[in-house]
Amino acid sequence: MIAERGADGRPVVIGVAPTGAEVTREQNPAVPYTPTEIAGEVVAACEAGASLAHLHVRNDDGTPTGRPEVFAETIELIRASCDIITMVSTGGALGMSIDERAGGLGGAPDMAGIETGSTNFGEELFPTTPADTREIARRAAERGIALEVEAFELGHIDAALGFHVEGTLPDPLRFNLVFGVPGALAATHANLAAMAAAVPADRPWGVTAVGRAQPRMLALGALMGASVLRTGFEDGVYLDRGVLADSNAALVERVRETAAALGRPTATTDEARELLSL
Ligand code: KMH
Ligand code: ZN
Repeated sequence: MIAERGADGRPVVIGVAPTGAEVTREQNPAVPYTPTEIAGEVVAACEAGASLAHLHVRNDDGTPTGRPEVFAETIELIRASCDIITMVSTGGALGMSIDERAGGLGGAPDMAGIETGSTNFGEELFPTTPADTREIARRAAERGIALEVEAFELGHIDAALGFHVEGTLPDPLRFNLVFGVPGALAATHANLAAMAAAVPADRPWGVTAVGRAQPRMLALGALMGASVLRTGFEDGVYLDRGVLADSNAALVERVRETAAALGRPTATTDEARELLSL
């Protein structure tokens, strides 16, 4: 099956998720918090080959926030130095309201992620009801912001297809397949195969994998025809077992090398826009 879905020579977008909402400086002192720090990490990651940035933002003390002005400041700083595609999270942080989760839409990003179902997230519930999905999609459409479905479970892909049929999610659909969140879909080859097979044949899909399984899952994704491979501190703070990454750029560089070795050159930002129909 891997050979059938092979993608030799096709550029792959490297995504960077520089900070997330949950990881802290206690885990890795290089985790960026302020708009200036986040933008600096994104610009360096872009220079290392990333062409898509998945953004959460923080208060200066590191706690997550959904304030639109913090997203706007971060995105303006990024755009002043590089043309990476900016994508805000609307998953936000555990416990946020839908208003807080949708705050990034006010930062005028190119894209936003959108959840199409609920999942457990460690010991916590990460809830997204159908009404939540419709509300976030409505707000994104009002602002002309392109969407990417964040699928943490197989059913989230099926739900997205249903939202597409009813008109909630517009064309073109794009998917990020997420593995390894404790309590959700495990980071296994079989799960990746099932998730990739559930995505409509002509639609781009990416791989995100949390923690130690990330290099293996991204390599499988590269071989199976993923359009996007995501890395960054949101998904893991280590470069190797026991070795903290000193920057998001270092993580991007490693993905770039792995993808190249597997026959997937790194997409430029222009190629990324084309691959994602932006
Ligand atoms: N912080 C997690 C609860 C997303 O960005 O779409 C949700 C999350 C997913 O990070
Ligand atoms: Zn996120």
